[in-house]
Amino acid sequence: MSLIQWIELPNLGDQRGGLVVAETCKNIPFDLKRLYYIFDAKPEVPRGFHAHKELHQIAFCIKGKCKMLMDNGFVKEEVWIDQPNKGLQIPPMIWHEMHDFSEDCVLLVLASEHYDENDYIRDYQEFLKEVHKPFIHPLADVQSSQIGEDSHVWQYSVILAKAKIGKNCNICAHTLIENDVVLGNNVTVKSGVFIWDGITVQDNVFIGPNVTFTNDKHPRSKQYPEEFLRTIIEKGASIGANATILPGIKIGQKSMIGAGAVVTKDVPPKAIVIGNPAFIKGFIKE
Ligand code: T46
Repeated sequence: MSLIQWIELPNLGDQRGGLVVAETCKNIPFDLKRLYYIFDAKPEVPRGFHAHKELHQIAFCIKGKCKMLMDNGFVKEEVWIDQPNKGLQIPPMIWHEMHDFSEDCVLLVLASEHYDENDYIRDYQEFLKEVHKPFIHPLADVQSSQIGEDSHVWQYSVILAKAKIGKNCNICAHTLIENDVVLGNNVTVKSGVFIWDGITVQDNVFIGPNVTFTNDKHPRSKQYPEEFLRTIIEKGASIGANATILPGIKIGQKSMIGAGAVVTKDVPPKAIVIGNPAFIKGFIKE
């Protein structure tokens, strides 16, 4: 969705002139607590350069015009504000800058809260850090502090303290990630997946729902091997729903593991494997 969202107020003007009405909770989508206006701004002196944490605002140029730059930390968009009844919405956590004020510009801003300097983020690096911080759902139990930026961890996921998760990963609800686990960037882990000690998942891997990993070939209750077998899922591989990956296996780059396959030995790069025990059905063509 574009960052540029307008609120258009009714113009009840007639031959005598314009008349524009703003009404709280009718055509203004918040309780109006404050309004302020900027005038006599210098064309060559930009303003703004901050984001608000909670504040909602709508900015109208009731006279003249200015250019607004909007930035959500991922994309930037620029737009002219130049109509007295068309207000630009400035939601929380949007970095905004005002440039190129016309000399006659009167910028009227409607605000949802009283003035509070603590609501401002005036440092761009701090803003970027805030918008890219990983999202951890309040119902997740994440003990690791090594979760990369833009990653999402959803409900009822448990991530133990020493696990390392890369950037922009999606860890869906009902998952478990143990300590000796490394996930690269852009990894998707669908629901019902438990990733045990000894498993490494490289960048861009997709792990479908209820995929089963193992790390011990001859498990006995309360008997632990000195070290668990190591399994590696290489870059760009995809593992279909319900597949089972036996321990100590390498799943090659960009390979595709069919749903329900039971993988008992290494899978070469780009191989398509299916069945129980899994066999190579073909290879991915670029
Ligand atoms: C925004 C853009 C669009 C107050 O004491 N009360 C107020 O309600 C406001 C708006 C400002 N101030 C003080 C804070 C500063 O010491 O006025 C001074 C100038 O404010 P600032 O440098 O933030 O002005 P702009 O033009 O850069 O930004 C203003 C608003 O502050 C801001 O919320 O989103 O317009």
